[in-house]
Amino acid sequence: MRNGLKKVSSVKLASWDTLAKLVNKADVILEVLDVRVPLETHSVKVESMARRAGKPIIIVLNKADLAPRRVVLKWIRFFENLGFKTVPFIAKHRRGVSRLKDAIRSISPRKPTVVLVVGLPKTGKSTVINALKGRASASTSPYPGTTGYTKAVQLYKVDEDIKIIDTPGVIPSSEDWLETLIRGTPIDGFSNPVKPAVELLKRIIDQNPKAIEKAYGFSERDPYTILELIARKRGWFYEDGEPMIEEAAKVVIRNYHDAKLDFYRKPPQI
Ligand SMILES: Nc1nc2c(ncn2[C@@H]2O[C@H](COP(=O)(O)OP(=O)(O)OP(=O)(O)O)[C@@H](O)[C@H]2O)c(=O)[nH]1
Ligand SMILES: [Mg+2]
Repeated sequence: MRNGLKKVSSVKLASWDTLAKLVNKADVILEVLDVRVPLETHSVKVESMARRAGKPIIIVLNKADLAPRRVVLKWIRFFENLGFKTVPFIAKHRRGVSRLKDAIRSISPRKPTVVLVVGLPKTGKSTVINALKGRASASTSPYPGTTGYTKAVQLYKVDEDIKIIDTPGVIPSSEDWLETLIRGTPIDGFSNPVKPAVELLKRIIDQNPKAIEKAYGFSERDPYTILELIARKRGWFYEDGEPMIEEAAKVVIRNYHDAKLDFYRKPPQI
């Protein structure tokens, strides 16, 4: 790590129950969304869980480097219209830290504030936590009185008045099947990577057909043909001469994760 801190390891939560317990321990919930796909990565279930527990939510629109500024601004307006405090963020470059801390301070019911970071896999929770922790962070004593799955919740002091629960709250699923599947499955763990890759390609082509040419050097709009061409270009064939579209499908999913595919959603007209 650049700042010498250990990367926060990703903890797969056992269940929604565990997430509910963490929500109860926090004063403020940061819901980290991938700004490329905010509607698909937000979780109505977590939002209502927080609302029931009376905990304010701040939406963190992370990966703001991957969408044009005007699109990010529209998404901010979109979520603010729904009643969420919303902050753009580039965890990777540690941009937005003071704005986010100010938002936490202004929304928090008490000091010091205990913050919980939640989000689907790969939205950038660990990177957000590391950005908030910065260089001056220090571990504090475990949160008292925890039972069950979480024996002791580690708190990190981000500032005198802000502490962060050092367990990223992995949301097990969102309302969107594709994001749930591709974020929650390791690339080599798919039994059938073609189905999600085809759906992903459809969504990408729908928003920005040029993304395919930019990433792979050919312009083509049919998802299956795209997979075939990727396999052919790389010389990936089965013994019977058929292109290995399963391997090509994994390439597409990987290139979505690493943002080689230039894809982001535009907000619906407000
Ligand atoms: N471009 C860009 N990439 C980011 C940003 N923040 C995080 N990432 C990348 O997104 C990927 C996932 O980041 P993590 O912080 O591991 O995400 P996570 O939500 O903790 O993921 P899990 O632990 O698997 O749930 C990594 O490759 C990060 O480098 C950002 O602001 N911009
Ligand atoms: Mg993580």
